[in-house]
Amino acid sequence: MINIQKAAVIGCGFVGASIAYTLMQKGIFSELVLIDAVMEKAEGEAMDISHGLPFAHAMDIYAGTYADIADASILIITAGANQKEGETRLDLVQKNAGIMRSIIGNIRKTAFDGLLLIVSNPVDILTEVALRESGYPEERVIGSGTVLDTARLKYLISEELEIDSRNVHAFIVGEHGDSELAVWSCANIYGIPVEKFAELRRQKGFSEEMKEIYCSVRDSAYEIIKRKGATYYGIGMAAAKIAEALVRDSHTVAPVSVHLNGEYGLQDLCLSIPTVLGKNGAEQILEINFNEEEKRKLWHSAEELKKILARI
Ligand code: 6V0
Repeated sequence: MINIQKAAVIGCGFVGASIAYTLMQKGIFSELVLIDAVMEKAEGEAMDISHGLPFAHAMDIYAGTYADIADASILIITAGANQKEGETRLDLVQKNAGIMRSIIGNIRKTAFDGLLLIVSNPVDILTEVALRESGYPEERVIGSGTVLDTARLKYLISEELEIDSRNVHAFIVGEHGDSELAVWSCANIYGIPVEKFAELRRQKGFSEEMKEIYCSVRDSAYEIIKRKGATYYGIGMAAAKIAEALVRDSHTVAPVSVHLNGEYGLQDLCLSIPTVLGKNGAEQILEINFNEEEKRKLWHSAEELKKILARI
């Protein structure tokens, strides 16, 4: 029996702890299991985060093992090495694919029957690894994909146009990494196409700003890692938002990493495409009318990922 109120985070480093902390504040779950290769790390985070409970919602957060996950509704996997300065996400691939395989092996020994949310990088590759290793139906294995990049895009557009970022509707698709692309043809603010909105805000030449914004989004992780060694708060919010959409069955659209079967002429890989999320996982991958340049860039992104997949 799945307990919809129960989740587990596997990997309690910067990212896992930030996700657990955000989930605690959101009050979506009543039980959260923290698992790490280093038990003390999971124990320390469980203690620290639990001390915030009197200011938030009643729930049970504890360090556990795979014996505790059988009835969880969602497992959020963040275990693995993070990027070091000068490393791309794809540099992590062999190391983290091995870790992902061993984690999925452990999960398969249990009766777990819920959803997998993969966050470890390179997330698109590792989502595909998790899918292949688990043998679960495709809709049950989702990567956090470009949900974080999309938040970065919304934030940077909002800063440029001095507008609430929640009024910005724009998204990033493709690889969560260097070949990702912004789908500017769909970008709007309060329903008004982004360039028209920029004119309303008396911003001339916004197309130049759009290029700069895209580059800043793509390079955000490098810039943050250069300054503080890791990125974790943004992904903490992003992963918690995805988990919330799944367990609340809210049919939220988000650009998560999903396995493609011919959508956009692509197959046999996971990459980020706006997808409807609900209690069964990825309910519908949306086939949106991208313009020719966007389609070309998406195919290029898929080619880059396929090269890596062929090597692991
Ligand atoms: P970290 O702080 O080094 O934490 C990793 C944790 O994983 C450590 O606590 C390890 O002990 C643990 N771990 C390692 N192997 C295992 C295992 N087999 N089982 C259980 N636990 C294990 O790294 P950090 O938390 O900063 O990053 C984690 C992953 O998230 C990395 O791959 C990052 O690149 C990735 N990120 C993904 C993002 C996204 O948007 N998808 C964003 C930021 C980081």
